[in-house]
Amino acid sequence: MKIEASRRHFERALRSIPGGVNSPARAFGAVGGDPLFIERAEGATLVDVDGNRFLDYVGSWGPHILGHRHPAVVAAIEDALSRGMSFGAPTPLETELAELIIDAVPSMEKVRMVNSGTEATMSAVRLARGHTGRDVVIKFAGCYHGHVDSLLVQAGSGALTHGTPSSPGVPAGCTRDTLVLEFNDTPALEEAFASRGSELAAVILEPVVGNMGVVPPEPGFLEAARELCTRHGALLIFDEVMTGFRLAYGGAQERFSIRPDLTTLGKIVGGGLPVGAYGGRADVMQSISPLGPVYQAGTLSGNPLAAAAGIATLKTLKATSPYADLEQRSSRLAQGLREAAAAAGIPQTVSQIGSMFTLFFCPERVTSYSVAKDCDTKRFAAWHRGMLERGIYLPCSQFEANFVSVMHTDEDIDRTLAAAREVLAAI
Ligand code: HOZ
Repeated sequence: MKIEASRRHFERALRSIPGGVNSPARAFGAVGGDPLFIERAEGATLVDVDGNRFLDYVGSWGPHILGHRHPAVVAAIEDALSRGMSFGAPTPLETELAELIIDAVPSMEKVRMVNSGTEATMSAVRLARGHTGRDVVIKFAGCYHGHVDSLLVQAGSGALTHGTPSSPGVPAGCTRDTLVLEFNDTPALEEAFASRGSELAAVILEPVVGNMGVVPPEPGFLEAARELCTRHGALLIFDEVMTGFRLAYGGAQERFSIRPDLTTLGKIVGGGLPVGAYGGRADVMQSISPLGPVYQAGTLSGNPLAAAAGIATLKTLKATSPYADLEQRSSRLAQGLREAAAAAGIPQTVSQIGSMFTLFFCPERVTSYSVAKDCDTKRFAAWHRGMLERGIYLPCSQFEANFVSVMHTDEDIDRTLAAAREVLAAI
């Protein structure tokens, strides 16, 4: 594999950008080597600046469920662009996107667009606190809700990969009102409500965690969170930045039939452009400015290009309903990986739900952060390198989700499994 051009670009980037990357999740620190610089992408294929072609399972970390440069999305962006980029005033596109989201996501009665998943979770937590008049928030170890100060405690994703589960620069005061529990630990959640229930503004969680690798909820866990929040007057926030429009058209809440009070979205709702959204119960959303006292704003919020890309993506998903096909191809891939690893005598567990999956180099089923952190990350690094050399582009961390898109064909799955058998036999 040629890497000379990527290396040149990385050396140049290092001189002006901290670590040469604009998000630590892109650094190859956990797997060795340097990040590849991408020149273009089409469908399920990425092409780097050296001309190497890869089958892409990162999908820009989740947005590209339709693959790269889907014609409907490109056409919608071009059409919006022909009329202007942003106006700092409302446009009909924002309302159309809001209507599509409300129509799709069972619990969302009102929605506000923002510019990233981080902004969405930050705003949802502020709203929960402002609406309830309480301060304390429960989050779960290994769930990542963006780089929000009060939620950057035992966070997953890049924070977990790079070994800084909470960051210098976050004053103790910012996290004093954040309680951290183990994901899937229902007794601990019950105990927290029993001792602090009247102080709790919200419980925030990824209903299926994507940011410590893929970790689905154990039966009864989401139901318990729902019931406890209702009983104690706290709000349940589903962070569906990854799972929204991914696990089903209505997200994880449709799949598990649980109605949170607030939901955060990002990734797919922007069709690959920067976007976030939060919304939920109309009575709670009334508390947001300009209707209510909780302040939140944004110059580029709901900007026409992202709104157009989001609308085209959601309309295409609605019209084609690719979820059964995605599930079928993803579960065949997951089963093939299990068999290949077992044949190679490698302790592993493959977690897959819908079009999200993670091969954990860990013999135990991963149900929480305390299990996930015991994975063999050295073996993961060798796996990542071996797959990359065979043209398969995977997330560069053990603690991330792989994403299958509608552009991954059965032949692509076969090709991935052939590469996996070679790599797993060799590491
Ligand atoms: N949620 C994304 C992956 N865990 C974020 C990617 C990033 O931080 O760059």
